[in-house]
Amino acid sequence: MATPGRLRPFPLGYLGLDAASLTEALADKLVHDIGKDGTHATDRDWLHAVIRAVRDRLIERALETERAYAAAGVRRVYYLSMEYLLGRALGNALLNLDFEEETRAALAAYGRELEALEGLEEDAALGNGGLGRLAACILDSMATLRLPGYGYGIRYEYGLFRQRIENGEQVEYPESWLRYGNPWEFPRPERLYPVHFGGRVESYRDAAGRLRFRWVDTEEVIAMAYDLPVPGWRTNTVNTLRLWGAKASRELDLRAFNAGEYVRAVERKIESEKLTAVLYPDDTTERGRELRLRQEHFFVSATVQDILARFRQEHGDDLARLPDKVSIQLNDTHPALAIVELLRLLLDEHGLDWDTAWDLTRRTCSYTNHTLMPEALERWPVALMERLLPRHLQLIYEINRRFLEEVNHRHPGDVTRLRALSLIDEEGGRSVRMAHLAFVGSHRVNGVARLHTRLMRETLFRGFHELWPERIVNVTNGVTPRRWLHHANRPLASLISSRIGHGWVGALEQLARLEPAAEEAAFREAFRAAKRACKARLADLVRERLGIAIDPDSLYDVQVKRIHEYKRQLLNVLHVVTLYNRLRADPHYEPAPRTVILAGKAAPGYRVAKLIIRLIHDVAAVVNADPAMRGRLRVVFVPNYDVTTAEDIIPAADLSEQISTAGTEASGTGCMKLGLNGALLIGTLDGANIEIREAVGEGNVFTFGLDADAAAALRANGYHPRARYEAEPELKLALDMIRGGHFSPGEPDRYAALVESLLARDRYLVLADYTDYVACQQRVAEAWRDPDGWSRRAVLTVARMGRFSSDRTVRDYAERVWGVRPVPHE
Ligand code: 26V
Repeated sequence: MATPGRLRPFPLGYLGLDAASLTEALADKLVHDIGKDGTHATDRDWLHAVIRAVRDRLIERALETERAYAAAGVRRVYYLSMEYLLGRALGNALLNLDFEEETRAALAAYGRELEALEGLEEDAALGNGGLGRLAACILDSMATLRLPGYGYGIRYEYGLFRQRIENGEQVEYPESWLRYGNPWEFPRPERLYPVHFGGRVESYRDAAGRLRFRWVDTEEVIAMAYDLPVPGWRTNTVNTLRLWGAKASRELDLRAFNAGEYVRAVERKIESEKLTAVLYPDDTTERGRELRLRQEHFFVSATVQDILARFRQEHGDDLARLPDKVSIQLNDTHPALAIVELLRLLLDEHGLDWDTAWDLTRRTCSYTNHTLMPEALERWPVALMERLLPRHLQLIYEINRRFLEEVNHRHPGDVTRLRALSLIDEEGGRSVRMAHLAFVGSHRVNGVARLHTRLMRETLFRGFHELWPERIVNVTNGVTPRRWLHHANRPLASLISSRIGHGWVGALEQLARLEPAAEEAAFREAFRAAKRACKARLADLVRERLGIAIDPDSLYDVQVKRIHEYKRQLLNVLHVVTLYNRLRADPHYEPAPRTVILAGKAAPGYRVAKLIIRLIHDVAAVVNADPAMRGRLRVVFVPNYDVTTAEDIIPAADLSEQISTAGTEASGTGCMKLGLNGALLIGTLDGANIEIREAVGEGNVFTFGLDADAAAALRANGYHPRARYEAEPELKLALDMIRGGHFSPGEPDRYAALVESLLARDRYLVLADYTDYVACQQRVAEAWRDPDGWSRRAVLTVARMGRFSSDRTVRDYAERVWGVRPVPHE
């Protein structure tokens, strides 16, 4: 029987990338997909019609891409991430297809404006912060580099919460991004996998008399696939992001329906479908939430089954070839159970012996670590695992037993070492250390910036590194220039292209060709004009949304990221208060008119982070209301920071605040987006800042504060924040004002405990870095007074950011971790 693989040519021919075909397609989509005519269609209907027409063009390419991969029989990369911060997709797809002008023209024929429709698209926020956005950038780069890469994730119905500010406080609202449906996705109601929970483990002897295990009496939830197209930049490659949604198992109906309990049966169905309802909004603190563990297992079980199904369809049952054909990348430990699930399937379903199964598993998996912060390292209580995943726990014990035997063999009798390396933490209620599991189950483990990787080797994974010195490698993060410059910053992108052509969009190293332009007055002038346009646009947005007037000619001083103590938004606030005091004290002091812009979400359960948001608002209210600050200082908090808001703010920034305590920020990627958009860096020697400084040159960045070694030494030798406070009058004044209610007269004690905790402990060394930071900000202000010198440095910053493209990052992974190569096709 002929298999209808390639329908060639497509029954209707390939869909055209010209305005005339699109004009026709739009009418067709509007009537036949949306069910409206021109008179009744809303803007959102038109948006969905455009997306459907674009999706049609992408899916043809996606099918061709998949056929090319299958024909080449190459190794595929599977990127497993619990989070993807995708943002809007239309603008990006049109640019990648080079189809924007045609679309604008086709819409104009119907009296619609492309930008207005783009503004209606939902921002897909299936992630928390840097880790989720990195996953999205990596997908973009895999497709652009024509690598056979698949993303896997969860189709949460509620993505990250919407942040509203009410009386200066963060209030969270659910964000139902699917409320109008997702016109991009292809539901695959036939791509279903059962996922099991609970039950117990039985042993038996197989035909050959070997001891085997069976996981029985489980509950079952079904995973259903939803596919999203991931287009590459100006290539026909369109990869796939497959997201899993939970569906109730059929089994569930039959049993209860037969018992006649209809309503309860439906309730139980709904209960199991809740599994993928909501994204966990916690950036760092793991609360022992059972549903989260269920989500992790659901995700990896469906994914591993799907990967094995594709492998077997293509390569048959010879599982020995698995590592040659499959590479699984774990985005942090959230999907680390994939290691155990793969092992389990190889042992229990495919009958392999332990040594073979474990060897195949380890050669297939690799793991990226994104944080060293102890409270962000996942641990699951053994008791919970025992109840939810008894077979997996058994396997983890066996992995651990064999691993510790190996450690003991190399370091006989070193009990301290065994305890430190064990996958099981025996302290305070036993738990599984997921980072240890991920490490032993991977052939490569990577950090995300050079310093971070060094600290991994020296601290968190020290003992592991001694055992396997080849395993830890560095892959410095990057960001996609398509979204973060070409799409988000048209004025600057056009200026760059007018000078060096537009090859840089797909090959960011080419930005180096801008270097000579930094020395040309006319180019610097044009650069300032481009920046000014972005700043004016942001000023409009801030006026509309917040009713605050900001001056596009002031220095835009920007800190945008999740709110966290280690990222030190508090240090920024202390500088603002100091500046405010200096300006008040001397009406003639004119360092540089400054607009301090902050944005970011706090985890809903993170009280201090929410208090920091409130403090920012309280300080902003006082500063912005003070007539003496007019034309000199403004403070703005832009609510609901997401990918779309980032695209509005980042192009407008002059100064990029990357001021985490050295040794705490694994990499940071905001620093790269801001640098690419010509913001100068003010930062500590932390994460990727170090590599950025190296790339753009010391003279073009503002660095301050303790480095990671000095910070560690200070802590080790006894740090006394109160002494800093006593010794530094401006710091004392700022803290006294905050503590005494100067910014919260209605509730003078609002920040008393916050300030006390800084004085007593100051875990992130805010006070230790204060003086140097304020002095550094003064150097910034002086530099700003020379606009030409500033733009020279800004142009050089842009020109030297080439290394921070996620294309480079993905090439590094392809080479050092995955062992995959591009698959070109027509
Ligand atoms: C932990 C948890 C715990 C359970 C609830 C959900 C959740 C979500 C995320 C995390 C860990 C977050 C780790 C993270 O986002 N790291 C960031 O990764 C960026 C990309 O590598 C990097 O640039 C940032 O420096 C790093 O903080």
